[in-house]
Amino acid sequence: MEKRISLNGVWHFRESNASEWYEGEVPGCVQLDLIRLGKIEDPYYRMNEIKFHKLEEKEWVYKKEFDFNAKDKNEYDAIKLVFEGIDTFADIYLNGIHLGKVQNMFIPYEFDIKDIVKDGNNVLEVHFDSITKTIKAMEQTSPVKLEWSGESGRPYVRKAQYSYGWDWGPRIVQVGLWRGAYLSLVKYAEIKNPYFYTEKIEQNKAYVVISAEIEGYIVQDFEAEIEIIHNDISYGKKRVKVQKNRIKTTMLIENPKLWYPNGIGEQPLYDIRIRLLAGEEIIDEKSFRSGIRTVKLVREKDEEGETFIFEINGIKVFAKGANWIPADNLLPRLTKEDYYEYIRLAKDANMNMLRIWGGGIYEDPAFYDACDEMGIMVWQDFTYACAEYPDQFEWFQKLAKEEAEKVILSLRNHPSIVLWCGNNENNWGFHSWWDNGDPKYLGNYIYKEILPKVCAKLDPSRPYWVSSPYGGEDPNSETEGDRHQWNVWSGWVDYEEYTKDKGRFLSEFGFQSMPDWKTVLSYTSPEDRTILSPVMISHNKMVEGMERLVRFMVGHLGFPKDLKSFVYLSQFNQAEAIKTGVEHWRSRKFKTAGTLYWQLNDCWPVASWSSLDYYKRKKALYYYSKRFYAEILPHIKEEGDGITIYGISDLLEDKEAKVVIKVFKLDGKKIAEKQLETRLIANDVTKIAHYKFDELNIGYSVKEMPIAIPGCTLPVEQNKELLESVVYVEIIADDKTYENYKVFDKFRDLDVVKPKINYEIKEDKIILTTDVPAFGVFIETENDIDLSDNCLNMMPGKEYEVSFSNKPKGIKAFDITQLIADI
Ligand code: BMA
Repeated sequence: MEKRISLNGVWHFRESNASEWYEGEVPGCVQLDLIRLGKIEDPYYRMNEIKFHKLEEKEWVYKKEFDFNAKDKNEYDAIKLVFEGIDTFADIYLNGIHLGKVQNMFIPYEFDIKDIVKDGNNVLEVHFDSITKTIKAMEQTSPVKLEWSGESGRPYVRKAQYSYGWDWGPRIVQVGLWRGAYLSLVKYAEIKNPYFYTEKIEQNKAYVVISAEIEGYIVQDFEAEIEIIHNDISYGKKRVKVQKNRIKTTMLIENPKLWYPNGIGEQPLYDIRIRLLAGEEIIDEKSFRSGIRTVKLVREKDEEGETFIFEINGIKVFAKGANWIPADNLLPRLTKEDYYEYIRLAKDANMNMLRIWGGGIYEDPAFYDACDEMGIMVWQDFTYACAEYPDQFEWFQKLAKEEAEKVILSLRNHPSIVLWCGNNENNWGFHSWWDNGDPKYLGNYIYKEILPKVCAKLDPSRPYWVSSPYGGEDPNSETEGDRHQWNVWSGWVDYEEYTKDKGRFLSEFGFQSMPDWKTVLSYTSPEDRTILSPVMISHNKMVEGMERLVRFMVGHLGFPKDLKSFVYLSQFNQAEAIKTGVEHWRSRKFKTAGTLYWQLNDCWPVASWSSLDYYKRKKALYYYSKRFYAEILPHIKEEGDGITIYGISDLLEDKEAKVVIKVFKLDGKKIAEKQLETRLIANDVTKIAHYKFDELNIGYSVKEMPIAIPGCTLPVEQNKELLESVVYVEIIADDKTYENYKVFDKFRDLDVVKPKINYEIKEDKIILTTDVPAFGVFIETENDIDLSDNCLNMMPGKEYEVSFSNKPKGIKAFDITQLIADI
């Protein structure tokens, strides 16, 4: 039986060459302790980040004194000191005795202290080296040069790679005991590394495998009793013998309740209780939660190449979601509630998958718990990103192996995790960016040898994938594997390009926007509030990030009136861009089998590709995600001499639906309306109807423009009537309405009419109407409240309802025409 004594809470710390001690906190880090003490300012305000850079040179000591009772020492067979996370290079001392050196922030460390811990007062010290100095020294003495982006020394340290700065994040090199610490006291024996997974599901039977290791300190014949419980009902109980310090058995569960991703089923979770018994005496007991489901990555040859489809319980699932980055640069301040809120937001946006990106961390347990509970599948990268890694060194190989083992052992019971992935973009780098020199492909031994072996051994329940992107001759190919579509945005290409992309699974693609206006106010002082001020630029970490925001805004919408207009227009542009990509790829279901846009969240207040800003304020893209990721999505496509309407359905049953098609002139006049009944095919794309333009009363007249000359930028002759029209489609199924709209050119080239937007508050809702088609209608409130919807595209004759978390004060509603400068 294990007893734990927490060592969390108040510690003391000092700079290693100073004598004065200050109060610090564990879990925590030096940076947070210094902020709390008022010794350094908030790094996220203006350019305070710079003040944190000089901390990188320093070394620190953290100290905790604790009382220990001699009785415990005699009673327990093992006494261990456990750190759940140490960031990063540190020496541990107990009562002046050196316990060891640590060098990996991602794994727990455990020390046997039975012979060192004393009766009464004990002094525990953790001496932190300067991470930056250490990695610089490693780099200088290394016989090989590594390819990298950002800080050149970062591949040498097993520390979250983004902490050295990224194209959306500041450089803040966290140091400290970022996760908890405790004493573990064990009597007789302990159950270790319990594991539960589904081997197969046949009709109404699930075969599940349960295993565990027994760390024993006495010689005894143990047995284990395993019980599987759901909602207080036992689904099976079994006794097995412990053999060679291990148990492993298969159990049959009749009528299992299966775990499904959000949108296609429930997320029942089972409690698995393992009791270690000597006769009838309980020696140890461990309980944990898991789910029953199978996962397969379906890779089958087809006419376009090879599929890349996640199949859960034998059902093909189109992955809808985003990439996840660490939600702060100072990680210990994130709470369980924060994680639950983020996952709730992902679920509410109709997502079913998040990819934990390899430049971040293996997340907090609360993250995975929330994903288990809410049906968010997790694509888990190992934490290697955008660099070569020094795998020519044996010590590095050992670190990689140990890390993989510990991470897999701690996470493998989460049904939400559906994939282990070797790294982010390193194999793409080998192929396309880096001059690999000699030795070549540094890091590949980890992704192709170490990780697949450890995964196969410790977790046969889910697939392993070498990298993201990966598959095919070119790891970023459109015909196989997953793909990062960065021609758009990073390659300065505009977002229409998405509609030509035949990627099989889009694990990254993105488009930047500014954060919420209130967030912009929070990190600037009045003199910073211009688009190109140094503070504004420093809160967009991408080289030429602001330039791209301007370029694509001008390309689609025109010039913003002022900074605030720039903020809103950038969000509208981003939302339209990602909508374009997602709709196209969903319409290729299952030729394309997933879209994970870059990125769900931010780690500080910044202009980035996110849909939620650092304060979890929703950007336009977040509201759009709810719509373009809905289980039914109307898709309007210009084809031949008209439009085709498709219904994309993720439902597992065919669905009878009503379809309403309306065509408006931009001045508000309705020129056509059609209604029809349709049957949407389950988990597929249904072609609902095709209309020629003249059937929709969209005639043909030439917009008077000069005819384009090759190589010249003059606008092309176009159908004026089409440019004056907007097609609006509703699919109504089970009393829910799914809507979409289409205009036929870039907004800046259309004669969008300034709308009269009326709004009133009725009970707990804002009700909005418009006289003419209105695009990108933002509701802004003086107070900081949560709205159920925003950035609306409104048609005349319809009421739009938006509910709120708190009564809105000082409401304003405006559309894009009011944000674009008349210049
Ligand atoms: C991809 C990611 C990140 C990066 C993002 C935006 O390359 O893997 O490295 O932040 O694009 O540029």
